[in-house]
Amino acid sequence: MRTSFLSDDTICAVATAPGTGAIAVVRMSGPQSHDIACRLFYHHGKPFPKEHIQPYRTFYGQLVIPACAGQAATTLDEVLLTFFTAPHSFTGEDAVEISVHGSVYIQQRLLELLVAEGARMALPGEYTRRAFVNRKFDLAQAEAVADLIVSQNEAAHRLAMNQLKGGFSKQLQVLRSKLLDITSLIELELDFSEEDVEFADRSQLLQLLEETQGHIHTLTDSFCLGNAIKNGIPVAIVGATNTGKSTLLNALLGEERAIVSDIAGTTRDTIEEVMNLNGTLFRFIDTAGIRSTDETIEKIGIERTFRKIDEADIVLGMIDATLDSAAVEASARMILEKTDTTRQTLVLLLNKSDRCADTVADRIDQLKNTVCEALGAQAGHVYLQTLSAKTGNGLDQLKQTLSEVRQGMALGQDAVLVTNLRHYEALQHAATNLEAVRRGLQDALPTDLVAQDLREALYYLGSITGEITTDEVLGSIFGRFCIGK
Ligand SMILES: Nc1nc2c(ncn2[C@@H]2O[C@H](COP(=O)(O)OP(=O)(O)OP(=O)(O)O)[C@@H](O)[C@H]2O)c(=O)[nH]1
Ligand SMILES: [Mg+2]
Repeated sequence: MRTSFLSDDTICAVATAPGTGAIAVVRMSGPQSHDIACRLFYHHGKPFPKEHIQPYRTFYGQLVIPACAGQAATTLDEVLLTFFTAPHSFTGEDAVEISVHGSVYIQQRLLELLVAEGARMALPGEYTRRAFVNRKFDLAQAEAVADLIVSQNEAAHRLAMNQLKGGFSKQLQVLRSKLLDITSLIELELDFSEEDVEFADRSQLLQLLEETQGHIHTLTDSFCLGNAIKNGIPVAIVGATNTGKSTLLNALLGEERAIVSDIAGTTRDTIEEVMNLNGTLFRFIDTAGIRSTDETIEKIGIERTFRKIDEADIVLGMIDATLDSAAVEASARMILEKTDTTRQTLVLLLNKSDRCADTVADRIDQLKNTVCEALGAQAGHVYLQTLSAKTGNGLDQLKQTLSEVRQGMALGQDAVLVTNLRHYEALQHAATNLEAVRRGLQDALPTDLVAQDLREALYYLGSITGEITTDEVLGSIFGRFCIGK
């Protein structure tokens, strides 16, 4: 359980990125923070008594190293000091932010002074942990702070912001309150178990339960997309050997990342690189070309290719357009066979178009037929494009297609997507428990067994927002934060 409390010690840390910068911000939080700051701060050339503090105002002055062992007091730096008072601060405690010039020496010396005056160095994530304990936000929102700090593209940033604003937490609250309603009805029956009564209408309970299950499934289903947006949407570049897969990877990245050669079977292992395209992260995976081979290492590489195709959201199927029509058709069929177009987007790329300008239009028509034959009504979902990975012709169109596909991935402005493995696992546990509850109600199992499963489902939902949590869980979550956050 989370109990609101004010820690009795005061913590300090550099809040800005490590190293030299124009300025650095050192943060202190805890009951002693105002006293400590006042002992070291001079305003208009005079000591700054605590009575002069005005919260949420910034004071300009000198930070002074106190006189010590016969040495006179000296100025460490000209600083800006901002005071915050509990509970209206990030942590919910009294706090001070000190902006100093960004020298590493000044930062370290200042921390030493703060520690000498009674503060202690903050542990990783301790500010956010204090904010959580003081109910500034729940655990899912605290984790969103970590996601926000590391977000490197627009989509990941938006997801983290939504979670921080509490969109996900609100949905969980709704789920929990529905489950609490069911639980209280069922537990009432337990109180009267001697009398063998049923207060709760079973069919109504089942309906409520199924709604809740549906909601949880929507959230767990969103994990794949949420995770893809956070870590890069997986795009596998696949096809026969020598079709130009590695050339395409290099062209997309704008650097010679993978070895390119005209020897079939150049790429043996998969190569992954993340790239930001119009604000979305894509994880491009160059794979070993598919062909039948007896070579052990290449065989392992090709097995990996199949796994990567399976894991990808988007498959870029590379076909050598200079080959004759039978070979182009065989290549396309092989790629179609390995891709599941019901859940993956396939982009067939007729590559090396620079070498076959006169036949490429025919090949496109031919491919259209092949795709229609193989997929029927699904054929409309497959993109067909010409490309020259070598000259870059068609690359912009491919990037455009990727952006279009990502837009179709149903990420609305306020979309609530599960992006965190811990949340996903807790939701899955809750779903398993609810399925047991549903079966229990259907099969008229004893009420106490049903109630037990319900309580477990509630426990897992509560663990996401931190309604129910342990020190161990908190330690592992906040331990992953940086110091100063
Ligand atoms: N003319 C032309 N040549 C290309 C194009 N793309 C690739 N190539 C050439 O085709 C050969 C094979 O290219 P790679 O990128 O190594 O092909 P790959 O599909 O990665 O091959 P494996 O790793 O062996 O499966 C190289 O000689 C490339 O220069 C293209 O668009 N036009
Ligand atoms: Mg290659």
